Amino acid sequence: MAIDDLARTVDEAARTATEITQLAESHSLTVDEAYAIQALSMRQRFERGEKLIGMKMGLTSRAKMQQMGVSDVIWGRLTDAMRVEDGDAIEFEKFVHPRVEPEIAFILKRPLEGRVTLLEAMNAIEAVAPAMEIIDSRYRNFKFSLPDVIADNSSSSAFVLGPWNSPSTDISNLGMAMQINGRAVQIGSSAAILGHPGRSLAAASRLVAASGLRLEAGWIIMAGGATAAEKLLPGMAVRLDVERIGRTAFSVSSRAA
Ligand code: OOG
Ligand code: MG
Repeated sequence: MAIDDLARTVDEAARTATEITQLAESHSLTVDEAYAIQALSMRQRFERGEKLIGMKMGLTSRAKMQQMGVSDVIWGRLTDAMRVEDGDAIEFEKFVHPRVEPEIAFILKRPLEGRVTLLEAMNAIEAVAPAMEIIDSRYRNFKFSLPDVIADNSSSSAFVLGPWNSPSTDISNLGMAMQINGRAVQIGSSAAILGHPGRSLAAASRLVAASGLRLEAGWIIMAGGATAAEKLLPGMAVRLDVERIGRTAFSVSSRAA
């Protein structure tokens, strides 16, 4: 099957929230081919009217690498349709088997291109926010190889952001506590994200360059989960508190309810 057909397959799976078998079961794909599939599948979303608004990094913490059994840092594209307003509800049926993870998000005031240092990355930030990502692998049982997950836009499906804070906030080691229905489910630190979430931003700049891209001013960059992800079910109220920079929340509703 050609790259185009595989791009259509993953796009259709995401659009209709239908699970698929891993591409790697029937195709041997390189990482470069997987990013080409991601680019083509996301192009179909842009043709349907969605706008590119940023990038997400994935598998930037040991907890996430261990949970997913994949130990390479990956990235994916964020669109305006993935953004959930702080405090809003997501509809369970729009996902295959969603999970949530605590993150840190950046918005850029300047572009970042190619290899940059941590300091250069931090100097390009306009603001930093507490964030949660709702990931939803389209693969059966949420199991994938490295090329599979990359082709599937690194499981991106939605995200929610809390308040924007000054770019001079020290984000190197902030406590992060995620609760579901009032019970703490994941506790961690921003330091779990490559030692400093700004390193994830620098890595994003370097990695997207291989696809001929740079991070643009105004883009949102998600640094990656600081802890393992938690399964979502209808009726859940999810909240993340990040030391010093604030909180963000959403709930899960169901058409069936
Ligand atoms: C892949 C995406 C990982 C993160 O923050 O580590 C990710 C997955 O776990 O499905 O978004
Ligand atoms: Mg994530």
